[in-house]
Amino acid sequence: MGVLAFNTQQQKMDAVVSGISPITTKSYSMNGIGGGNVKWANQTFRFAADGSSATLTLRDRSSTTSSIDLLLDHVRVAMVSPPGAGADLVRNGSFESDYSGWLASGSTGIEIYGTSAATDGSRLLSFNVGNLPSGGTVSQSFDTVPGTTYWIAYDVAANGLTPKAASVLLTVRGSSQLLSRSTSVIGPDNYRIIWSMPQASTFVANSTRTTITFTDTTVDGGGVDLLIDWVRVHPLAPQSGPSPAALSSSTQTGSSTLSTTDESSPIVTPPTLIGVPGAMRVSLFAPQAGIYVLETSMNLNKWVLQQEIHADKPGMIDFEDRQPGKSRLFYRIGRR
Ligand SMILES: [Ca+2]
Repeated sequence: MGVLAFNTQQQKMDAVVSGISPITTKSYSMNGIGGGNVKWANQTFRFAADGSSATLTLRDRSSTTSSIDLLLDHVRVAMVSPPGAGADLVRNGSFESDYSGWLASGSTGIEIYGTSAATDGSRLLSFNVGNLPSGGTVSQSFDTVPGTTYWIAYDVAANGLTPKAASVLLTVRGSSQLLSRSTSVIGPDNYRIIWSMPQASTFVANSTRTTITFTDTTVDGGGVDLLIDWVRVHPLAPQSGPSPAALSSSTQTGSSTLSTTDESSPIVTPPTLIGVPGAMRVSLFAPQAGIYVLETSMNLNKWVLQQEIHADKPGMIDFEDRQPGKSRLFYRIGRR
């Protein structure tokens, strides 16, 4: 939500969610900062679905409209946890209790960004704060049941004065490595924070203890901080219905590991492209492990790397392109 104003009047907006019956109504207000300037603030709320579909209505309720506009951008709906999943196993996954539950090394910091910037609560984890070298890590171990499938999700953003890439590597280890997922994000500018869609994956435990580790893999962290918030891990119910792969891909929240039967007979489908300029998502089934890259071009001649994803096994992968909308833009996908 944002306000473009030549005054400091207030703008109001309601967010209404209804399913089979009304679910929730949230009201938000912001004041302009004047001078024809724009002010933005992230607004987040949660709701419990009561059916297979829901309708979100965003309604301008401002009583003042002279020399002031109410703005809206980057509206997204994501799963808190999959239907029927068990309780969150991560202790202090939102960093609201600083490092409690986490082992940290290298350049990391807990920072208070406030509820309009963090995706859950007001604190978050920041890598290479103050232009210290990248390479910092945080990790946490928790009890798991071998053979059980777990769903892991977290939010990633970059924060800098100028647009610059930052990246984080998630690894999940039991008695061996279970998952490796890299996410690269490019912040906008002027320290505006635009979070990625939740990075979601599944893994199957092979030990009674499992460790998740986030490593800052940013190549050049000068002038950009990598932000992480709201790490959560939920056990999925025994699969009597949809497979973990179907669950994860139906939510479109990120790459997923596939069950063994899926691996033996990969289904190759064309990539899909959804979204609007400035918030595009390219999804595809990666038929084999490898590093997949998304590149963009305005003229089919010069190509620019936008994002790379390390897939450690076959599964769905999702690229996100948040660069400002262009009049014409081409995408290509490759595997290294
Ligand atoms: Ca938090």
